[in-house]
Amino acid sequence: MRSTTLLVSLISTAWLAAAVPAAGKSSGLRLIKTSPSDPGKWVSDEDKISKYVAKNIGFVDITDITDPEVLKILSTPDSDKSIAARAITYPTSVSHTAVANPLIAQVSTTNPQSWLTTLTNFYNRYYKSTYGTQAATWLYSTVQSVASANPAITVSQFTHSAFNQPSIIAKIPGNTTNIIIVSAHFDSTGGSSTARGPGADDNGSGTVVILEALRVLANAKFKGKDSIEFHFYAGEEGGLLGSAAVFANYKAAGKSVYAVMNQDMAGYSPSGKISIYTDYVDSSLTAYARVIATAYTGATTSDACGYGCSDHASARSNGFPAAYVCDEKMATSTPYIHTPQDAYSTIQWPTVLRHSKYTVAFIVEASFL
Ligand SMILES: *[C@@H]1O[C@H](CO)[C@@H](O)[C@H](O)[C@H]1NC(C)=O
Ligand SMILES: CC(=O)N[C@H]1CO[C@H](CO)[C@@H](O)[C@@H]1O
Repeated sequence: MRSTTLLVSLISTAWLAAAVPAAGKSSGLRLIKTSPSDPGKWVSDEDKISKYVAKNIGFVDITDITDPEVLKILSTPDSDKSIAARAITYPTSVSHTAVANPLIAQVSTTNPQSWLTTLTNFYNRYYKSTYGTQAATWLYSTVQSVASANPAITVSQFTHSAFNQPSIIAKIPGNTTNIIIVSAHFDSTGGSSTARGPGADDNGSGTVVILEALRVLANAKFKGKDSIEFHFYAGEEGGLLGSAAVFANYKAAGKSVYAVMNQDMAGYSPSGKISIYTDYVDSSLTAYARVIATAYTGATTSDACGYGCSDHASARSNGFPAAYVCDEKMATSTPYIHTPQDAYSTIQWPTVLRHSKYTVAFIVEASFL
């Protein structure tokens, strides 16, 4: 059904995308791609949410992407292995448990519960709403406050030209210019631009997991060999907008990124196992992410989530090695995604705790690469 529908819309919009791109943009429409072979279609901001996000159709908003290499990767099937990130050899076993375990012992759900209460109390965190901007302002001051335990940590806002909600980046400088990134997006949607969107699992849970890891590492004044960055992306639900801008900036600056470990949903897991996603990712980094998850949290599962499913796709399309780790396989993941029912009460706190510990373990192991 879905592929038939998509085929028809590809044929009918191919001419549009090729012939009048500027007209689409000037009338406020956005150009989105739902697969490597999709030439793109012009849709309104509202349709992006109600006709794609709410129906769980993954897409990338390419309106502002001008780099031909990035567009080429976004148009290449996942099965084409010529699309490779800079080759990095990752370890096949963990080797920093003596450093990681005492830090992992500091991880708790106390602060994540408080942060997620605040995040889900915003009416929504839609990236073009005033609530979404207010949520970003609150998150920025909270990241600053958490990071202040270690004066070496810098916190900055990364502003976006197409919408008001900024992304947020915290950095623990290391001894090298190489960078390890852990990421999550903090915007949410309830299925339309005006719907209530508590976004507890999607993806408030990922946000508080990253924040809890930052809290523990800041308190310990942890420093890795490589620099460590915590990215909180704006505008993910609009087609990976925040992460696309951040990674385009990093590519232009020639930054040396060794790993991007994106987490999205981290609060609902009937299986009790971390799920490692295997499509549109760097397979070497993904294998390493699994080594760390298995060593520190036990058995893992695997799944694929399709085109444009989360911000790791932006890292990958800009040539950086990226992995995607989630709380559950698709079939058994939260039934409340992208609805007003994605509420605080549905969050399973042992799952949040597992992902927070995993994040600390990943950072400690990977920052000595
Ligand atoms: C960073 O460099 C300092 C000074 O050389 C050294 O003492 C420290 O052990 C290094 N830290 C790491 C994590 O490599
Ligand atoms: C798929 C996933 O794990 N992440 C969720 C958070 O955001 C993206 C974009 O909407 C979706 O893939 C999920 O909603």
